[in-house]
Amino acid sequence: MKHFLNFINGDFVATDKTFENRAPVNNQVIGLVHEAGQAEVDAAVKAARAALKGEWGQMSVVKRVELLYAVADEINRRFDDFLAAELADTGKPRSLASHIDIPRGAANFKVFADIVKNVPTESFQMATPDGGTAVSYGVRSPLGVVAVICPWNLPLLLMTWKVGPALACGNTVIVKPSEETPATATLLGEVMKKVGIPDGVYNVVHGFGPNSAGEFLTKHPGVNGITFTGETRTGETIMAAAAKGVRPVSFELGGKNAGIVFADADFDKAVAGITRSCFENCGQVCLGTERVYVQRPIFDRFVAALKEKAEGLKVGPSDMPGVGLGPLISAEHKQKVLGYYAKAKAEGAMVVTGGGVPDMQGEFANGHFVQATIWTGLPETASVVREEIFGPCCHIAPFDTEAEVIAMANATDYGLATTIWTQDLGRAHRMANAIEVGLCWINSWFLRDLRTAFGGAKGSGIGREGGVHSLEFYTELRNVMIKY
Ligand code: NAD
Ligand code: 6OD
Repeated sequence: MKHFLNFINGDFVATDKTFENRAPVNNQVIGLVHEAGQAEVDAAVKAARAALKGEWGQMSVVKRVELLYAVADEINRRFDDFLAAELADTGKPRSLASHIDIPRGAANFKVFADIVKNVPTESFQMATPDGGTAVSYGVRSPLGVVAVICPWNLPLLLMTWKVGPALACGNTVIVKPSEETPATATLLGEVMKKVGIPDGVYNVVHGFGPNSAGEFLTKHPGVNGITFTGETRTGETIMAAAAKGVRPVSFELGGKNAGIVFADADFDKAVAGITRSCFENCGQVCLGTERVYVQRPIFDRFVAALKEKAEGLKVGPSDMPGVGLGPLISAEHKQKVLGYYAKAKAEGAMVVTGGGVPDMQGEFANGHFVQATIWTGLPETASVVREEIFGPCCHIAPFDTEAEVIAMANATDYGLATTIWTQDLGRAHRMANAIEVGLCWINSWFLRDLRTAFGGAKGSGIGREGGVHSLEFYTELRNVMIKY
């Protein structure tokens, strides 16, 4: 039996309290996760605070950058171990994890090492009222001990997206991975140790949210800032915890993203793009599309084409040749998604395809698989059009004018991402200005340049990370004014 241990002050730490980690493809137990209690969280915070004062705190940027490159290289050297761990925890297709999750896990260290090395601070010179001169300049210092609270959908990618810049800026971190996906954060502890990241700089505590490691960590007075990716409701709870001590937060939260297809779009590319945005990672991508709006002249043709794509997705475990749709993360999440499938029918949806559970054979009959599902015919007030489902499903509605689709797309409390398909450049710019989101993809989706700002508007988040924007959260910018 595999054991997933906490990683505190450079040591793997077992506890008496364990919970099962189960594989989504067949619901079999992968191993036991050692849950951190208050004592382990206290120890991790103590170690992280001590590391700030030790070798890490004194280290030159050049040396820090070298170490972060070594972390990336070691992840790549152990690519197969990380891939196996991520596949076991999530059940996602091997092709997806090997092209996105693991390479990005390594890239997140190199990109932010480069940014920290190369991005300057500001400097101004000015005349003083008494006829003298003053020069001012900015100095960045680390925020301190950063709590990194992660979800389960892209475990290594989303964790390193925060740990990479946090360490590049000279902070120490305590990671609380999702209880569903403990493996890659634990494995990263081995990498940190191997390449010589000082003890206490990278710590991992396992467990749940309320009354467990998540709550103990976010409420801990020794934590200087909290960066969190997950549900909007969890963000509200964490924000309340962060209020004590007025600690900063960076939040990447939920969404109910619109995909918009104009009649002038390149039809085949739009169908392929929306297929990805609706069904990739079994719909468990925060940037994914659950509301599709298609201009009326191509509506019927588009619905038929998306139906064909959805039905063409091979459902199965990570290593099945040609697999396109893996399982949902857990039995609990499957029940939630199937609950929405039932609600859609009850609210009068026309089920274009799917709506249930695929017929799986053998051990996979116990997996958390659901069908890719498309609905039409619902009003904009229906539950499945309003609420985040986080499954492989979408509702498609027709529209006539730009103004109409802008109003529909913006009629949500969320504001994370959109994908818009048009060949009219003027329209693309108008739409990008009018849509209330943090991320607007035109004729593309989930195309990433890590130097750019990433984050959500409205209920989808607070702050931006990526490029220089990560430095805004992970450092304190001090202004020094010298009069001479
Ligand atoms: P979740 O909010 O349930 O859990 C996320 C993490 O928070 C887990 O580690 C969990 O244990 C922890 N947690 C839960 N309650 C807590 C508490 N009270 N205090 C401290 N920690 C607590 O989210 P999830 O189900 O793991 O992930 C899916 C959600 O994440 C979706 O809503 C999705 O849209 C969102 N998400 C957003 C982004 C983004 O970039 N905006 C990216 C990925 C996922
Ligand atoms: O690509 C990223 O940096 C990122 N944060 C992706 C988020 C995906 C959400 O599921």
